[in-house]
Amino acid sequence: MSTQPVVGELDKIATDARRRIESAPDKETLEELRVELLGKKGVVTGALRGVGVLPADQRAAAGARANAVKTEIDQQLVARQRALEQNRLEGLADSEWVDVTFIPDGAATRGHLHPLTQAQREITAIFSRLGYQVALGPEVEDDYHNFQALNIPEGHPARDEWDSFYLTQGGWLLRTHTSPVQIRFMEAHPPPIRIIAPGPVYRHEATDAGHESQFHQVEGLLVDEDVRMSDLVGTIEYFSRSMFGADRRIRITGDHFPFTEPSIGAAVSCGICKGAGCSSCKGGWLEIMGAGMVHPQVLRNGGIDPERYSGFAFGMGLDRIAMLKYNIADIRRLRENDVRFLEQF
Ligand code: 2NL
Repeated sequence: MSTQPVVGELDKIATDARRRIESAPDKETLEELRVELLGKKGVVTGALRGVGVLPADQRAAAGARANAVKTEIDQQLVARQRALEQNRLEGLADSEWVDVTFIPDGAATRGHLHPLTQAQREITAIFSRLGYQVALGPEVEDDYHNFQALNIPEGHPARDEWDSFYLTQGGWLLRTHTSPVQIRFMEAHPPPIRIIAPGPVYRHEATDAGHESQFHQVEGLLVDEDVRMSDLVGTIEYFSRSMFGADRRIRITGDHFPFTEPSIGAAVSCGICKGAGCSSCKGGWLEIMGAGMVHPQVLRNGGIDPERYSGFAFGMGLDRIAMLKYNIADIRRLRENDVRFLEQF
C-alpha cells in the first residue's frame, strides 16, 4: 500500500472543500459544510482515521498532510464566516433602513391641549405670579367638608342651591364645588395661606347651553393678617386684565354666599362692545366670579382664629371663563371631543 491514494484523496477533499466554502451563500450552509467535513463522521475525520492503518513509514507524511488539510479547512470556514458577516453589516443600510420622519398621509397630525386645560393653566399661571399654590382634593366628599364647614347646615334651605349627587351609602357625595379642598387645606396649614383649587365638580341639574352636570371650578383662598376687601378687588382686577386683556374694566356688585361676608359678584367689561352692550354680554358686562371675605365661622371651622386673621375667597366656573375667552357659545362642545371643534383653539 502506498501513501499516494490517501494524499491524493486529501488533495481532492481540500480542493473540493475550498470551492464549496467560498461559494457558501449563508451561515447555515457553512455550518452544514463544517459538519460534513470536520464533524465526527466527517470526510477529513475519516481520512485522518485512515492514516492510522497505513504502513508505519507512510503514516507521518500522510498524517501531516491530513492535519494540514484540516487546519486549512478550519481557517477557510472562519474566513468565509467573517466575510458573510461583513457583507451583512454593509448591506444593513440598504436592507433595514427606517424613515423615522415618515407620516402616512393624514394618519397623524400634531395635537394641542384641550381649551379647558389651556384656560386652567393660564389661570394657575396668573395666580402663581401672585404667590398662590395649587391645592387639590378628593372628588367624593363628606357632607361636613362640602356643606357644614361652609355654613350650609343640614336641612337649611340654602342647600337647594347645590343639587347634589349622593352615593348610595355612607352619606358621601360628589363635591358640588372645590371649597372643601380649601377647608381641608386650612385644617392642615396655618396662615398665611394663598391657594387656588381647580378641578371637576358635580351638580345634579338639567343640561343646556350653559349647564352641565359635571363642570370645572377654580376657587381661590387667601388668609393672612389684615386682609381687606380692597386686596380682593385688586386681585380680581389683576386677574381679569391678565386673562382677558389690559384694557378691561371690572365691576363689583353685592351678592350673597353663606361662606363669605360680605359677598360680591365681579364682572369684566365686554371685549366685543367695550361696555356699550351687545348680544354676547349683559349690558356691556360679563360676570366672571363670585367672591367675598371669608365668613369668620368658616375660618373657625378651618382651625383659624378670626380675631387674628382675615381672608378672602373667590370662585369661578372654568368652563364659563374658557367660553368667554375663546368665544364658545355652548358648554356642551367642551365635552364632545369633536376634533373639528377642538382644533380651532
Ligand atoms: C361662584 C362663587 C365662591 C367661595 C366660592 C369659599 C371657600 C371657602 C371659604 C369661603 Cl373655603 N369661600 N369659596 C367664595 C365665594 C364665592 O364661588 O360663583 N363660583 C362659581
